[in-house]
Amino acid sequence: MRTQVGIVGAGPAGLLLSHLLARQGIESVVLENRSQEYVEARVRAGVLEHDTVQLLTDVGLGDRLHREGLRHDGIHLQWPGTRAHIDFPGLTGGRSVWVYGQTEVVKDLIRARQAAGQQLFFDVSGTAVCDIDSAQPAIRFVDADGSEQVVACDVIAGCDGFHGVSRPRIPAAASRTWERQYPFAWLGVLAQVAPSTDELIYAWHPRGFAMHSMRSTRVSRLYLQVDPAEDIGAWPDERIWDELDTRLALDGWTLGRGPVLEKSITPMRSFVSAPMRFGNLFLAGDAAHIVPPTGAKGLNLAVADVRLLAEALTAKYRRGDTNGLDGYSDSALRRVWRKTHFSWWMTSMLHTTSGDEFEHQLQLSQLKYVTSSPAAATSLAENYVGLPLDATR
Ligand code: FAS
Ligand code: PHB
Repeated sequence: MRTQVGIVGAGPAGLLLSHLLARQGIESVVLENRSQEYVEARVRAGVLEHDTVQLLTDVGLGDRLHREGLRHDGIHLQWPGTRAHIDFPGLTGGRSVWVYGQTEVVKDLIRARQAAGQQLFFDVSGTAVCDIDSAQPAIRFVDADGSEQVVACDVIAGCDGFHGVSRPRIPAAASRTWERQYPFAWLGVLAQVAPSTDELIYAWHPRGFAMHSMRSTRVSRLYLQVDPAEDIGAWPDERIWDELDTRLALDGWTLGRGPVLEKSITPMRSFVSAPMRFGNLFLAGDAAHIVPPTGAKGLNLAVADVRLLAEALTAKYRRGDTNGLDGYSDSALRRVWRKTHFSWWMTSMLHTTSGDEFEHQLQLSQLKYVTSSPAAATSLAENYVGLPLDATR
């Protein structure tokens, strides 16, 4: 096979990149080592930034999002005895976020790509990214029928996530990584019960962080800070609900319970790999960076990367202008570090280390400040809804 852009990975980054390129008449092939069912069912992100929603709407992917997604004009920050609201539009000149699960974004993207006749291969294996420092890079893989295939490309986009094969193809001597493993993880629960809140609750508690999110008016998404070594088998539904009750408790408020549809434990790390380009290989999304989910940035960063990459590839193919490609890594990393800092800041403010009373007082002081000072609240709000793309070019 031959194409212009070979894309490894059919998560949000790879799928959206192929969609943006196709709108500019640029061909691509997308390779995914999991099944379509698996990719569509993977429960992950839940919050879309203002500009992510605008982009999806502008490129014809907003219909179901606007029908079924929930616009949220703020979040609640909580500590024992207090639940305070951060007003996004009021602090950011009208910008907000939408609650619309990553599973739904991926389904919408796959439907759109398949309807457009996209070359999209699921269940591949043995993916190998080759000759990235030549003018004829290629991707070798075995297709679902067991046949060996080669895709000759002009460029390759590594959108294959943290455990993918693309990032390791950049020589260690040419790259640098930064990493922070956090001493806690998130136990996530999807429950068939109407949310007990209008907007997300991020709760600080001496026993550990808790969050009440949602996926629709009938499905709630909730999280508990746990030890990274926790075994999900030690958390029967009753224990999860009791702990959520304790950490989210507020006078006059009750947490609705319902059947648990899915529960899992996700470790938390910050990770950045630079550069995000080597030769004709360009990394985008989790393949290049990981943020703790406290700031709801992971999926939105992936979108920002591929938007930049699609613009740069369009300039190359339309006008032979490679400045965007040459500047892609530096431009993307400016936004990556802004969102990496914000995600670390939200995580540090809300997750407790038992017994560290000094840290608890610092965190409570920060929470009281950010919910009482318009300047501090504006800083949180503008980062949460997402800074305009141009602000971090
Ligand atoms: P993805 O990992 O989504 O996609 C990469 C794709 O490449 C996958 O489909 C994978 O199967 C495929 N792939 C990998 N290796 C391959 C190979 N060799 N050949 C072919 N295909 C290959 N973000 C938030 O904002 N909020 C959250 O609450 C949140 N929760 C998360 C929970 C978990 C368990 C995880 C892992 C991530 C979570 N994230 C969250 C972050 C998540 O949403 C990512 O930021 C988002 O999926 C990034 O999208 P991609 O870069 O496309 O990477
Ligand atoms: C989610 O709904 O899954 C979610 C929302 C906000 C976050 C993290 C996860 O910061």
